[in-house]
Amino acid sequence: NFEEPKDAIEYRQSAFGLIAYNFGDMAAMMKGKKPFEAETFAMRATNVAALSKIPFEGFIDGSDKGNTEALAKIWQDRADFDAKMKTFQENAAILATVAQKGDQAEIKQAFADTGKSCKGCHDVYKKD
Ligand code: ASC
Repeated sequence: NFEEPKDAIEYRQSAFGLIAYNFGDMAAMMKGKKPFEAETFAMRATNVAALSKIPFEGFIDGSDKGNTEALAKIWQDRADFDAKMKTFQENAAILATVAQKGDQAEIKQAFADTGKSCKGCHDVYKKD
């Protein structure tokens, strides 16, 4: 377990950084800023699905203080935060599955749903 809140904050931020990189590359392909490359996209989607399971553990009590953009509201509305995190994980898993199948319409939908789970949580629980 984490020695101090600082370690938990760094742990979850490390995962979020990797998620942002992988998701951002998919976003570039989805928006036509770079060519869609099915294998790369599927690899990134698989990465995000695995990484989506990491941050949750880092939101320990007391880790709203320090070098973090996480709002104290997370710990006040804990059940809602947990549910939103779970929805993100589910959407990321679906995206990884459809990315491996390769149907463009399914990929578009699953990508949009995953992005909405990112934003839906940030809007409420992340400092802007
Ligand atoms: C990103 C990123 C986010 C999400 C969000 C999706 O690339 O860094 O936080 O996508 O903007 O709506």
